[in-house]
Amino acid sequence: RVDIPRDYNAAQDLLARNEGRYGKVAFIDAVSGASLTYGDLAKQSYQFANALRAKGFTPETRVMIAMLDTLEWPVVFLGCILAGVVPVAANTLLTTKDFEFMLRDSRAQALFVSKPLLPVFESLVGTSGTLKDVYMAGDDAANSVAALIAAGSPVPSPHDTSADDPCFWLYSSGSTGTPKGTVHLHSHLIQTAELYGRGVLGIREDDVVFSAAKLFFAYGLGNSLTFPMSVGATAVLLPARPAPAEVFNTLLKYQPTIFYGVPTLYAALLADANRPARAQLNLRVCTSAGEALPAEIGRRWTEAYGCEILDGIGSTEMLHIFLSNRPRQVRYGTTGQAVPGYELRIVGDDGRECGPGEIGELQINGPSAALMYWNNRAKTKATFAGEWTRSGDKYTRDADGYYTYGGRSDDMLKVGGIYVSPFEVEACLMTHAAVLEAAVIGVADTDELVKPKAFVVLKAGQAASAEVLQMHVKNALAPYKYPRWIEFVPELPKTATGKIQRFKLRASTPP
Ligand code: 3SK
Repeated sequence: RVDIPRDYNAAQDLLARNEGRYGKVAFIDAVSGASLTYGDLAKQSYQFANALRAKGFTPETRVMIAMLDTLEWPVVFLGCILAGVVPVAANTLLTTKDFEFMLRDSRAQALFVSKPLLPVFESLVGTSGTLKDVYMAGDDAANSVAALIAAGSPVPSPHDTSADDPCFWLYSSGSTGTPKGTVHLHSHLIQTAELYGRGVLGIREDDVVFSAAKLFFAYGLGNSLTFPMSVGATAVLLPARPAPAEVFNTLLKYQPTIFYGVPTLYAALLADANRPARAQLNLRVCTSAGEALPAEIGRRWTEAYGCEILDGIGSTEMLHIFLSNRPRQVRYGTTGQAVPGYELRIVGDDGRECGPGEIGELQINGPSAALMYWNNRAKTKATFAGEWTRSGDKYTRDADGYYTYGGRSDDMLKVGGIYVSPFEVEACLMTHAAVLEAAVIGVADTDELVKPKAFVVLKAGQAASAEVLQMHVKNALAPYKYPRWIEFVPELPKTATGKIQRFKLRASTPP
């Protein structure tokens, strides 16, 4: 674990580590080709921090970032932290209803939003209680992020935060569909960079990194911002959706040495008829997280590109990966071993620690565990139990210390690496006039990757096709949540008290 002084500002540290590299490129926009040097980054981040102060934003107040992965993202995030203002990084794939909840829950006083995302927020501006100002990214109007940066003094004057001060929030998906504001401290970013970024990936100054996971995800934030900045490497940012063509173009054009993906994407990349040859890429190491990597995908990728995929698992609560395969020790089909600096245990239903081969819940003890869920005492107590954080994931460990994923302890699904609550999808299906009841489970597709499947009971005399119901969900929720298959059934299996027995649906659904 890293010793961090009591007086500590995370953004100041990340910028100070690169004081000798002001001419070096820190970030590149993969679409426009524009770049930001470490010198530009430091200057603009301090300008942004000073402009925030001049506008009256005081330390410890929250602001929301709902921005695409452009060069302005790191400036806004670091600038807020320098000013002691707490950025709440929001998942840009969500809906107006989700953002309304997050703005109210966090009491964000400002919103920094990319121009293409503005329509999703339009109805909230002026209606969310504490939201004072909206600044547009990717624009140079008077109320833009660019104008704010230009207005600020570049004098470095970080707020005197402590290592234990709240630094930023991320929203973690809740099993009821209500996101939980996960509060991280100033000390957490650098802990993840040292323990996983340096300790497992061996990231170094001459690396060029590219993450398909966006900066608003804990996975993407470490991949593209903390880890490269901690050693002075260069990160390529892709503002667009990471479809296979865009990912391959970026790998070809910028020749990253580290690529961070998720299993669904690796499967899509391998299936792409136009994929480049091994000699055209310059990959040194690849990572996967979000959901368990099927062994076959790992093997095929290594065969195709001569580069291992280090499968691991992290969480929004722990900020990054705490269990991972390591270079030259990869065992596909497992999630690897504990990341040094994190202690893991597997706990059975009886509360006792499991031995080798016994299945139980994975719990983590490490220096990057979130302080709490904002405004949610019950869920905080249920997840953060003293030194130990409950993952909600079931695991077994073998005699060599390799862990194998065994499913979730609750009904949550991971789709393309992102949590989906079956209850939220069911509730959405039931808002359709023809639907009486619905139950959603996870079903593995041909690549062994889990996608939502819905069982639907229609109201008597009503009709609706699977396509209509799928579109209904896509229009109401973040599109990745829609059920890929819908089976119409006369009734759902239930307990005597009327609870849906999803386990029976799972058991009767062939893999
Ligand atoms: O989903 C994961 O495995 C993950 C990895 C790193 C950081 C955050 C998360 C949720």
